Amino acid sequence: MFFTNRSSSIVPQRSILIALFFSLITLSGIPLSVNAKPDSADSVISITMKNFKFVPSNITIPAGEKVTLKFHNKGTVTHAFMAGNVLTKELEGFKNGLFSGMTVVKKVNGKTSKKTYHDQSLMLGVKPNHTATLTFTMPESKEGSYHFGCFKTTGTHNVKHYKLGMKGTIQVKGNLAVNK
Ligand SMILES: [Cu+2]
Repeated sequence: MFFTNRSSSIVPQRSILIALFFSLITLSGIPLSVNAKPDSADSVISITMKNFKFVPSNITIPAGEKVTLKFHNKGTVTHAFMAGNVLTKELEGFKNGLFSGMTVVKKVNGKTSKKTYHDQSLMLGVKPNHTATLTFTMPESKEGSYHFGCFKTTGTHNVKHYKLGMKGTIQVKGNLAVNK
């Protein structure tokens, strides 16, 4: 009986100390878990389309935050953007689209549309001297390396722009991996 009394008297003291410790942390404003979320402002990544290349051709997209890809076609023909990791044999695009399973907001010619992509790949066509955007939040599960390219053909070349060098790479990285 004596022992149980002694040991049980220790338990409340410990819990009081623990409660005090956590309330002090809360009061001092020290976060208990570090959430590496950057400022709420959207990240805008600008990409220029030319005859026949993308500038820049290497893009890093942070995962877990709202990102806008802004395309400006400074070329003389319509160009398009597609992204994924496995090219189709016919060079029509990618088998595994980067945006599969994701909801993307497209803004082309002042028109905004929102769509969730499944099997079909996203393609963004941009006319000469036009700008178009894609806005999305890349899930952490998409981290990795991807390719992008333009699979349009032109009358005079009759060759896929991709074959002329209109392509690039995309790295999807978690918030902590991106050097802001
Ligand atoms: Cu093109």
